This record gives sequence, structure tokens and C-alpha cells, in this order.
Amino acid sequence: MAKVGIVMGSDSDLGIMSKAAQVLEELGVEYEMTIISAHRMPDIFFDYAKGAEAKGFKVIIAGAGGAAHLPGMCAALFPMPVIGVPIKSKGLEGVDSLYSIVSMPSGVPVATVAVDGAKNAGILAAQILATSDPELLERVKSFRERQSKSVQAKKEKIENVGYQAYMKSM
Ligand code: RP5
Repeated sequence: MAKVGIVMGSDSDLGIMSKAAQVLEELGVEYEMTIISAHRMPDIFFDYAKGAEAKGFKVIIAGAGGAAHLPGMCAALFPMPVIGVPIKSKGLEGVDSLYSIVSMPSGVPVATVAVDGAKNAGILAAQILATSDPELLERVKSFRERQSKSVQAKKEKIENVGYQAYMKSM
């Protein structure tokens, strides 16, 4: 059963939101992904957010751009953690999305990642689930280990070949 719901306001968000799905796959976390516009289909949105707990979701990752009310309204209706992903908008570069999502009233938090930060949203969702899942915690630890090794390899390479050769090989 999927423990993470990934929802976004438009298919134009999918390129970014797919990064949350990819990292959850890498970490072996089941998710369910959908598109629901809180503004354009409010009744369907309401059913989704009200039914998410019964469906077995423990975390919702919600991405939206512009007047980005989707994550906040998920948090209003779903009693477990909601992670908001502000999507870069055409007019205001995602500052509108970020401020909309991060500015929740006291009592109804949304854990907000950076503009287009869907990968971190996926990692954070896995870390939340890992607090009660020792096997997932081990997978999160190995993910971080691989990440450290990858940066360490870059450090050694730039020190060995110099920045110009490094840049040519990028
Ligand atoms: C928001 O409006 C969506 O989350 C999307 O980021 C933005 C633009 O949507 P489209 O006009 O591309 O459908 O609701």
C-alpha cells in the first residue's frame, strides 16, 4: 500500500514532481501520484485530501505554482505531514509559489522545500517514514553514504586533474 501521496496542481508540474517519485523509487518507498487542481476541481481535491488517511498515506508531497494553495489545503484536511514543493512560475520565478506555500497560519504547518526542490521532498518523506521503519532507515543511510562518496570522488578528481581538465570532463 502506498504510504506517500504525491499530488500536483497541473501536468506542467510533472517534470519537477517526478524527481520526488524517482528518489522514492530509489529508496524503495511506495507512492501514488496524481494531478488535482485545488482551484479548478475543488470537490475532487476535497475528496482526495479527506480520504488520504483512510487510503493509508502517512505523508503527502504536494507541488504547486503561482497561487499555490494545494499544499496548504492538504495540510488543512490531512492530519499527518505535508511537504510542499513550490514550483517555479513563469512570471515570478517561483517566489509567489514559495511565499504561498511557506506562509501557513500557526497550527497548520507545511514543511516547505526550495523552489523546484521535489527531490528533497521525496527524501524528507522517506526520512519521516524511516522514524518507524528500521529497514527504510538503513536504505536512507546507504543513500546518504552513496551521496557522500560521489562528492568525495569529485573532490579527489578536481584535486588530481585541476579545475580546467575537470570542467572539460563535465
Ligand atoms: C498551479 O498553476 C499549478 O500547480 C501550476 O504550477 C500552475 C500553472 O498551471 P497550468 O496553467 O500550467 O496548468 O495550479
